[in-house]
Amino acid sequence: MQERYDFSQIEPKWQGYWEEKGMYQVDEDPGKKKYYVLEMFPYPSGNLHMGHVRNYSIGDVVARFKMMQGYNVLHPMGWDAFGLPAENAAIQHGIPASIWTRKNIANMKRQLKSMGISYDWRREVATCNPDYYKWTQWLFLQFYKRGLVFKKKAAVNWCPSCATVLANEQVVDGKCERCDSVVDKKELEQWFFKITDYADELLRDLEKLPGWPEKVKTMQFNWIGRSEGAEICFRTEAGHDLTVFTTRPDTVYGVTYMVLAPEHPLVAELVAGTPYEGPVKEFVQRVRKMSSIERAEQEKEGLFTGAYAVNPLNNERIPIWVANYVLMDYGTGIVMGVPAHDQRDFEFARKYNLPIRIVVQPEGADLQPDEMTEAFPAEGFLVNSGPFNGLDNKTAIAKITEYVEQQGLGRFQVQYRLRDWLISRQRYWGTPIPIIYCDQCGVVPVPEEDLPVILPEDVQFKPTGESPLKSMPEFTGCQCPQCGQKAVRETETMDTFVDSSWYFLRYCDANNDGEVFDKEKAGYWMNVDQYIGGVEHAILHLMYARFFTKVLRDLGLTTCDEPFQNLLTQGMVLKDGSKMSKSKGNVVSPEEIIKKYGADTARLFILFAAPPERDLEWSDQGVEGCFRFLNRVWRLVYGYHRQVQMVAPKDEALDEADKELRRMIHLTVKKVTEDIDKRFNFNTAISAVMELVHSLHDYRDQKAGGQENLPLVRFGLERLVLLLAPFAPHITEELWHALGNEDSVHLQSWPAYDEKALEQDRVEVAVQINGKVRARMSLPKDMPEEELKPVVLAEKRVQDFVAGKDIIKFVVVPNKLISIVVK
Ligand code: ANZ
Ligand code: ZN
Repeated sequence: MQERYDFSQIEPKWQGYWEEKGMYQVDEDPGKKKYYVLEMFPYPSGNLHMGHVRNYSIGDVVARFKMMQGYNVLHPMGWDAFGLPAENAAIQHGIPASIWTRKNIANMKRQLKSMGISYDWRREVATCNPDYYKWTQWLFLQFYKRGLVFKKKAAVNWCPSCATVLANEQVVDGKCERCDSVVDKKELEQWFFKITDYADELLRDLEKLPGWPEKVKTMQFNWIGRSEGAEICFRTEAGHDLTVFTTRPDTVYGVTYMVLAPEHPLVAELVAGTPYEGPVKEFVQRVRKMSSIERAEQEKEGLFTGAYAVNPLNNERIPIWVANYVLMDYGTGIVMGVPAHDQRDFEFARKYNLPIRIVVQPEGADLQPDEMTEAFPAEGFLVNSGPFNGLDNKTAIAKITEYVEQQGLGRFQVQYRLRDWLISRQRYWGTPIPIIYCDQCGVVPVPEEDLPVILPEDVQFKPTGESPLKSMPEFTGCQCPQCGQKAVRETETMDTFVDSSWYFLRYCDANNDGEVFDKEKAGYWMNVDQYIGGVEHAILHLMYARFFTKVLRDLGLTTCDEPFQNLLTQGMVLKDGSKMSKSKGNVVSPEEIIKKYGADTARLFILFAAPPERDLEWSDQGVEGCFRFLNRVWRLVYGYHRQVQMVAPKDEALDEADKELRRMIHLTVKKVTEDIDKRFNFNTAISAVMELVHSLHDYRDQKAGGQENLPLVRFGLERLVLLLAPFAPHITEELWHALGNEDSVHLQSWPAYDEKALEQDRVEVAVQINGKVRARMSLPKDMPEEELKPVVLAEKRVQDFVAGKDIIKFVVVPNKLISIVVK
């Protein structure tokens, strides 16, 4: 063993050793309990950033800890390798997207390996490889067969500078998330996945996920946005259907106007040939151009169409309007306006002088429309509502829905905010959608045996950035699989969220070229026991992955119905209080830190500086501190490593210092075990290990001159190394061997602790004199009162208060408190 801690020598050495032994390669073993730990796979941008380092360090602690606990641990890694940055590199610098991507993967893989993470690299996947996207395409076809894929014309968010469609969630404040250009609206034929078929199950099954953060489940809950209500059919005087969705059928007698979304197809019909036609059309066009976010921020605005509807419950004649606050893609795109009880309608009615009619009165009150300053949305009793007067409004909701159903005017209805998933992208660097268009046969799916539809890698971009696939006859030209005529290929590619919706299943059987994955293998490994990643994926990625898993279950491909049993959302890595980013210039490079201090220090710091869910503030001193700590551990082991080589355990009586050290060792094992296992409190686990190191140093100083109980010391050093192994895998491997062990430290069993050894021989007792604590004394545990009394009274600080006085009372609360009353 070297005297100096030289990480640059030992880290590559052990990485090589682990690789050579294939130590992290696992296969299904029915005799062993499995544990699947997964970090969200990265986009290969070129270099690891600190967020990655944090993510993978957390995952590696879990993986190594579970391995030592005896689980068969699956811990894979791969690359979310399609997407826009590669395409931008191709457009801007002329580097082919495939080359750019693969070069980045190689570099990041090298960086990951230098961190010493326990991945089974045989299972590596890259979503841009044909052996992966073949199966993404195959899954698309299975979805297609099941009726879960469809095409429709949709107003989409269009980023003019990226020349692509954006999902709603990629539009931030009306601008493209990636390039900040203002987003337009465009009508395009688009491919969708029917995720709404699973809305109810996606919502319900959130209950099956107690191991997810509440915050994430709430976000998913709201994203799905389930509302119960009724569809009620109003009619125009000209006889058109005007079906509304309302969550408040109890307010139907309070309707004073109807509103259509500007995009509603009926609008044009209602105004055709009337004086309202011109202004309404102009208004509609203006609103249509706005993004949904812009529109939401607009003041409510609308126009009368000149047409009237009839309220089917009281036959009242009510004016029909169009307004910007009604959305086409929610409910039916038509709303019944109830200004007295809906705040948006209230504001609209006040603005345009529409009548306000109260139909729900709060108990014991008498609201007057003219006096209202806002809508009354809460509970109460029905008024002005014909036969329903007097009912409490909850009951009225049920009764009116029932009535409407009986009369054939409508029905109970559940509405979701969740929209179908728009998956087509007008981009090049993505999984080609396996569809062929034939003049004769229409839309024809590519036959499974023709998969994969290969994405050409040697392509030329036009300066506009338009997908090169469109202008490649070699790609687009094909034969119709049904009629054999000349046909053309779809040139659109899939949203990269499709690629990442099933990669965790592919890891179970990553090299299978005959099947998407083997059902039995997936059956053994799934579901993921612990998933770890950023909270930015709380909605989309996690929802899509859950959706895919459920569809795959229904396709009979897997038996699992929730992909991720437990979820940990890690906090951000901050520098000077803000997120590390290139634009802020506050980035700390993992590669440099590893070069300067070694991977073990980098990992230890990042795990020690904050609990995993919290944000972590980068600190150079903190890194230095961790480096010094590892050096301290090194010196401690170095100092003893020869002496403790051969010591056999002996039964010799332990003295006080030995017993205290032994207690400390067991206590640390208990604390570290619980902190990792129950709470993932890695930071407090590490500080417990630090305390143990302190105790071992203290013990050595106390016994200077060779009085140490060497078997006990050896026991302590081994425990120390084992406990530290998941956090700092290289140094512990070196020290483990230096202590004379042959096998890898990471293949050892996680240490157990002895409850009995935790018991304290001495206890701290407070001594109260006339009600005030005057002293604290360390005393043998359970000391009988007659022995205890003279010892306590002889104590100097007690003497100061009792000398020369009468002792009236001497009360003992065992092992805690002694109360003395003197006069
Ligand atoms: C009448 C009414 C009276 C309403 C009342 C509410 C309160 P949630 O809960 O989010 O599902 N609405 C329906 N479709 C709409 C659309 N396309 N654009 C804008 N608003 C729409 O909201 C359901 C309520 O939102 C519906 O119930 C409807 O207004 C409105 F005292 O109907 B309500
Ligand atoms: Zn054909």
